[in-house]
Amino acid sequence: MDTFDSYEMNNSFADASIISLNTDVRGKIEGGGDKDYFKFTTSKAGIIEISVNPVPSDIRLTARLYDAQQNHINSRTSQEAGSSIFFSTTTDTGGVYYLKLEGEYSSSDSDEPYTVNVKLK
Ligand SMILES: [Ca+2]
Ligand SMILES: [Ca+2]
Repeated sequence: MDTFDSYEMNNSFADASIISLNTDVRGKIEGGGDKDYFKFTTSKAGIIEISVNPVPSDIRLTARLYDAQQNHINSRTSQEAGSSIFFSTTTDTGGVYYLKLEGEYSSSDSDEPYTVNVKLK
């Protein structure tokens, strides 16, 4: 078991970790109230697909997608603890987007990693 989230500190839009499309990103929701912000860039308009699988078995996660101006676009929450997340959003333009992952509660905390992957179709 590893206890380190190599994408920290990524607790705000300003500190979002840059990730690549089509790449598995493993992180953790550690300590109460951890928020994990990621930033990625798409080359063109299309369908952005967000998947979080697995989700740690002991928490529910919410994934929120934002545009470059940090306007909320779409979000999804695990139906129950450990339930994976998938959603897709059609975008009008390529560019910078942000993805935020957080637990259901300010006390949400897990030793288990999640894996998030972003695709552009
Ligand atoms: Ca984290
Ligand atoms: Ca974080």
